[in-house]
Amino acid sequence: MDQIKDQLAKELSQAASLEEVEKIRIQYMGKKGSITNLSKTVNFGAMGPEERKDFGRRFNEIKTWADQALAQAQARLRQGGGAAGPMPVDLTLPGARGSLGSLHPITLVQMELEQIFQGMSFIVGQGYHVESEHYNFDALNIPGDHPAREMQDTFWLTNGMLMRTHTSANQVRMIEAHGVPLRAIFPGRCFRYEAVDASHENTFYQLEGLMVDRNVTISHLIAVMKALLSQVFHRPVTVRLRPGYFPFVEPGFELDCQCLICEGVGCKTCKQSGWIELLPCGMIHPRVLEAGGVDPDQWSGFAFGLGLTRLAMMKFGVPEIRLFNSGDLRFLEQFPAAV
Ligand code: FA5
Repeated sequence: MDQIKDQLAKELSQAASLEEVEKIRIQYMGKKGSITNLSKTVNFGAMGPEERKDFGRRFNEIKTWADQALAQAQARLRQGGGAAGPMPVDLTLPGARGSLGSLHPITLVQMELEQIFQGMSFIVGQGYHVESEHYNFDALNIPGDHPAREMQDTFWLTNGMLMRTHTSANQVRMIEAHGVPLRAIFPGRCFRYEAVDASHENTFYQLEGLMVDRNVTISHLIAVMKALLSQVFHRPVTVRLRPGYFPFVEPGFELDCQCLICEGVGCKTCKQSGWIELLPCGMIHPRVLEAGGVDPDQWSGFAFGLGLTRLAMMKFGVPEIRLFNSGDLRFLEQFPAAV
């Protein structure tokens, strides 16, 4: 029975017309067909009652199966399908393109900035997401009772550590690890217990940078910030510098960039102001240098804390910050696999 079944299946798969299927049907299921006449090939007299029963069951099974296989072959041919053998291959067709995946837009901007700064002899550091109060606040001239602690709402951990609220937490660590003179950037993720809106996330990226040397002045700071922005945007951008307060710099500045989503007209992303806070910066406070074991009478430096997620928004015209952490492939697939 199994042999007959295999043979029938093979012939049906090769049948190229309804006439051929009909011929096969008569051959197997017609009056003198090999399935119809299966019972004539066995000697019932020599079988026990169980064997007879088993034969009857299998006989019915193969008949049902053959009916279905014939009906399927007929349906296939009625729908215009040819023999169900291997499909002919058209070697001239273009191949299927494999999906490569893409880099996250923040990764793209980070890689670009790292290249720009490495071109100016800055080294790249990392830092820690979980930080101590010392590096995130105290070493940056923000003692426990300082009102500036309220500027950044902090996720505290039960063991007294915290999720770093800014990459500045790595400033003193870098000075301690590498000494001076030093040119370093350290990009990374920051965490704040904040209400989320179009331009505020509770998890976002900053890229911190600092330069410490003898006689570093505000002119060096401005020159580096200008070089940075002109290389990142590949287009003229309007910026403004205004005084800014951060306990770890003196003097401190806020460098804002005219909103590139609305070209300064005012939109949801810039909260109708026409400006995006992008690059707070300033001259490193003597107490911070001291915390890193550096003599502020001999050495001076500048530091900046670029909002990397906001920069990615401006660079790629993304009006909504929440898209970055959404994991939505429709958003992510729009970015290239490399810079
Ligand atoms: C700071 O975090 C300072 N540590 C920056 C600094 C470094 C000043 C060195 C001076 C010297 P601020 O809280 O403003 O500052 O944040 C810096 C940038 O991070 C902002 O300009 C903004 O671009 C980005 N940023 C801040 N909070 C958020 C947020 N919730 N979502 C997305 N980006 C944010």
